[in-house]
Amino acid sequence: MFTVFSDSHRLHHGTELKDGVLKPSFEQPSRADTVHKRVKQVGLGQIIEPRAFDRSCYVNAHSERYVTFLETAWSEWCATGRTHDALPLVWPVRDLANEHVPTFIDGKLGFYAMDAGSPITATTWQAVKTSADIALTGLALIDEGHDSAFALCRPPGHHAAREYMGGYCYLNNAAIAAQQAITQGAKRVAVLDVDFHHGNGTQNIFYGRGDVMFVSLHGEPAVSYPYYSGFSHEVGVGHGEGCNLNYPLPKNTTWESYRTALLHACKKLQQFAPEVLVVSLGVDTFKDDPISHFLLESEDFIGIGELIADVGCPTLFVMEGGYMVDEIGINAVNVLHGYESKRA
Ligand code: Q9C
Ligand code: ZN
Repeated sequence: MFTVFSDSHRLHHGTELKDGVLKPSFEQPSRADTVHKRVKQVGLGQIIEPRAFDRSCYVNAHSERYVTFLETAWSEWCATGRTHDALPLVWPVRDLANEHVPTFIDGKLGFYAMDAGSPITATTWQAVKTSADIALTGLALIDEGHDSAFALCRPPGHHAAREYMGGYCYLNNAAIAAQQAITQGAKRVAVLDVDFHHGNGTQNIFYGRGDVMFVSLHGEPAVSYPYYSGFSHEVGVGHGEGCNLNYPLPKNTTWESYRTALLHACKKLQQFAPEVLVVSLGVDTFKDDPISHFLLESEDFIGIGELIADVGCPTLFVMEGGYMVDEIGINAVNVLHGYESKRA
C-alpha cells in the first residue's frame, strides 16, 4: 500500500484549553512522525509526497467563506497586536445572532469554531492545506488503479464541518476526498469513521446526501466529546435519510463488543455498495489513549482492518486521531496490515 506523507505537518503545533489550563495540544507533530517511522520500518510500501490541488476541491466540502477565514485568520489576528495562538473565546449559542458573520476576528473565530481546541498559528494554514492535499493524492492513487492508499494526514479532519473547525480539525480531509470521488463521477461513496470520537464534521457535510453514506463508531455522546452529536437517532435528512449511521458505544468498550458493532456497520456498507470507501482512521480507541476511554489492544487493530476489507471495495485510509504516541504507529499500521492480509 502506498503512503502519502509530508513533513509540512510540523508547521502546525499549538495549545489547547484543557481542564481550565492552556496546555500544549495532545495533537502534536510527533504523532505523524511516529506513524511515518512505523510505515518505513515495516516496509508497508512506497511513500510519496502529496500533489498540489486547487482550492475549489476544498470548497466542494466546505463553504467559500469558511475556507477564506482559514486562509486569513492569522493575519487578521496579528493585525490586532496579538502574537500567541489564535483561539476563540465566545460563541454564537442558540438565541444569539447567527446570520451575520462578525467582521472582527474575535467574532469570526467563535463563528467558525465549535471549541477552543483548534488553535491557528502563523503556519497552520500551510499544514492544513497540505493535509487535505494528502487525502486528495490518496484518492488519486485509487483512481489510478490502486486497491488502497494510506493518507497520513495531520492535522486530522473529521470534526471539521462545512463551516467550522474544532477538535484539532480545520479542513475535513476525509470528506474532501469523498466529495472529490463524487465530483469525478462516482455514484456512491462511503465514509467509515473508526476514530474514538464521533465524526460530527463528516456527518454535517453529508447529512442531506444520498450519494455519500456516513457510518461512525464512537464513544457515546453522554460521556464523550463532542457531546452534542453521535446519537443513533441521527439518520440523515431528505435524500440523505437512512444514509447516516451512528454506533455510540459505552465507556470501557472492548474488542468483543466493538467487533460486533463494526461487523454490523460493514454489512450496511456492503449493502450500500460504494465505489470507494474512505476510512477515517483514528486509533484513539486504544486502551492507553490519554483522552479517550475504549479498551482496544494493539492486535485488535488488525481485526479492524480485516473487517474493513470484507466491505469489498477500493479503500482510502485517512489518518485522524490517536494520542498515545508510543503505540500510534503500531496501531495504525496494524489496521493497514489487517486490510492487506484479506485483499492481497
Ligand atoms: N475532555 C480527534 O481525535 N478535546 N479529535 C476533548 C475532553 C477534543 C479529538 C477534551 C478532542 C478532539 C481528531
Ligand atoms: Zn478522536
